Amino acid sequence: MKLYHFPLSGHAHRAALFLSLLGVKAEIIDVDLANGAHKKPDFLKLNSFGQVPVLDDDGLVVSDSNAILVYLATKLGRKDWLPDDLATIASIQKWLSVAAGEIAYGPAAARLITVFGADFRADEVIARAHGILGLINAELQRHRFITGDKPTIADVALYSYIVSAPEGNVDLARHPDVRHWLARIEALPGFVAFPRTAVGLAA
Ligand SMILES: N[C@@H](CCC(=O)N[C@@H](CS)C(=O)NCC(=O)O)C(=O)O
Repeated sequence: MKLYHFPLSGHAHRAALFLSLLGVKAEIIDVDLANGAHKKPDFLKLNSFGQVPVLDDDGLVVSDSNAILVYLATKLGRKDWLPDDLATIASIQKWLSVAAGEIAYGPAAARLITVFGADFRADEVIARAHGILGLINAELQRHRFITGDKPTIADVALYSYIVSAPEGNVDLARHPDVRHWLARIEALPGFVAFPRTAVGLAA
C-alpha cells in the first residue's frame, strides 16, 4: 500500500494515523504541495481533485481521507473500528460528516490562516470551531469516545484538526472533555502524532 501524504495536512494525518493504529505498513510518499506537485498530471491521474491524501492499494486508488478510513476498516474486516450495528453505523456517518463539515470549516480553516496564510475570516471560523467543539465536548461527557465507550473511525476522523486547533487560535481550555478525549486517543497502541506548527496559541 502507498499513501500519498503531506506532513502538515490533517487530512493526510488522519489516514496515516489509522494505518498506524491498524498496524498496517504502508509506503508514505510525501507530495510537494508547496511546489504544486498535487496539480501536476501524474498526481491528477490519481486524484483529479488534486488533493492529499490518496491511498493506492495495489492499483485500487482511494482518495478522500474519510473514504480511506472506511475502505481500510472494511477491507481488513476491522469491525472494532467500524462496527456493523445500525445505530453505530449511523452515528459514525454523522461524525464523518462533521469532520468534513464543521471541523473542516471551523478549526481546520482557522489553522489554514495561521499556517498557510489562507484567506478566511478568523472571527467567523474560530466561532464555528467553538460551536462544534462545544457540541463534541457535551457528547464526550456521556462516553469515552465519540460514538460510545470504544474508539471507531469517527474518532480518527475528528482527531487531527481538533488537536491542532490551538495553532489556529482556537483555545481548547474551554472544552476540557475534548482534551481528555485527545489524551485517550494518544494512548492507543500505534498512535502517531500530528507534527505541530508553532503558530497561534501554540507559538
Ligand atoms: N475531502 C478531502 C480534503 C483533502 C484536502 O483538503 N487536502 C488538502 C491538504 S489538507 C489539499 O490537498 N489541498 C490542496 C488543494 O486543495 O489544492 C479529504 O478528506 O481527504
